[in-house]
Order: sequence, then C-alpha cells, then structure tokens
Amino acid sequence: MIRLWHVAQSRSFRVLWALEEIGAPYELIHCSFFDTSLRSPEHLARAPAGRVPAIEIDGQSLCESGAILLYLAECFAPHLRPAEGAAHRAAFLQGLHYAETLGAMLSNLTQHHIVLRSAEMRSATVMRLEARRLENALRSLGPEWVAGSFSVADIALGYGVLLAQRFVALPDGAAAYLAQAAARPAFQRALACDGQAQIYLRDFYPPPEKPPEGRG
Ligand SMILES: N[C@@H](CCC(=O)N[C@@H](CS)C(=O)NCC(=O)O)C(=O)O
Repeated sequence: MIRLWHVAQSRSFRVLWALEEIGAPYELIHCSFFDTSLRSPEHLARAPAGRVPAIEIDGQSLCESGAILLYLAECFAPHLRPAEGAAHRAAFLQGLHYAETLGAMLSNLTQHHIVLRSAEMRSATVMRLEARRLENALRSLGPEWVAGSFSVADIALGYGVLLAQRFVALPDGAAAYLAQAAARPAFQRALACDGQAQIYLRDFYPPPEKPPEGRG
C-alpha cells in the first residue's frame, strides 16, 4: 500500500507525478500549510521537519523527494532510472540532485515573494539576486532528458522548471524541456489531482525594479 501526503504545488508534486508514471495504486492525502496538520505528532513521525512530501510504501516511511523518487524507481519502475554502473548513471545522479539546487533558489524566491507578507521583511536584493541565479542555473537544461531517456531525475527537474517559470523567463532549452515534460500523460494526470492552488496564486512574480542610482 502506498500513501502520499501532499500539498498542491509543492515538491510533493514530484512524487505524485512519479506515482502516475509508475501506475501503482496509491492513496493521496491532501494537506494544507494553513492548518496544524503538518505539525501533528503523527506527521512529524513521518516527516521530522513537518514538510511534504511524506510517503509510506508498504510500511516504509520516507520524506525527501529525491530519495522517494529513486526508491520508487528501484522498487516499481527500473526503467525510470539507469542502474548502478550504467552509461547514464552519473548524469542521472547529477540531475536528481541538481533539482535541489534549483529547489533552494525557488524556496528563497517563494519566501520573499509570497511567505513574507510585509514589505519590510522582504529583501528586494535577494529577490533580484535569486532570480538571476535561477535563470543562469536553468541554462544547462534541455531540451533532452538528462540521462539519455526519461527518468525520475527529469521529474525532479521538471517540477523545478515548472515553478521557475513563475519567477523568471525560461531560457529556450528549459522551455523546450518543460514542454516535453508537460506533454506526458502522467504529468497531466498528476496536475489534474494536484488540488486547489494554495501557494502560487499568480502566474508570474517579477523581481522588483532596481531603484534609481543613489537611492539604495
Ligand atoms: N528537501 C525536501 C524539501 C521538502 C520541502 O521543503 N517541502 C516544502 C514544500 S515544497 C514544505 O513542506 N514546507 C513546509 C514548511 O517548511 O513548513 C524534499 O525535497 O522533499
């Protein structure tokens, strides 16, 4: 039995998409950042940082999206990851972990544009800097899958690019990569059961304008 604790638009979308690619039956438990459910003792036992994704797979709990993707591929869908020693293994591992390089920038941008509500808590410098860094980090992506054929590394990265377009104009390669990912039927099924948007309510969050010279 597989149970996934999920918040719409969050990193748990990666796992939802992977489950749809795999086709294994699963139970989807919709959670919210706006109540205390992710801080309950039951959830903290599954996910000590009180975050999503969290998953139970036949009694085994996991709560890091990269680890979950790899574990799901190993258990249910070996074609979604190059095996140890295979030709594309290094590129696969690189892609799977590079997704969290994007993830850190996206988290920072999300904090400053959305989570921090009052203007004095936000940093325009961080917003501009992280947007620029994200755009540069996206330049190495696409249009090909990162490890020869589609793999869970593309799920991890594809989700990053999906979010990145809310903060930056995607470079051409990344835009083509996302278009290819979004055309997958499993991606579309995952999107259909993602749930009510609760983090990103706008399509685009532009970096704040730079103040004129001499105004700080
Ligand atoms: N490295 C973790 C990060 C998980 C994570 O940060 N999840 C966010 C949603 S994208 C979360 O649950 N945040 C709630 C909080 O920080 O309280 C992973 O890849 O699964």
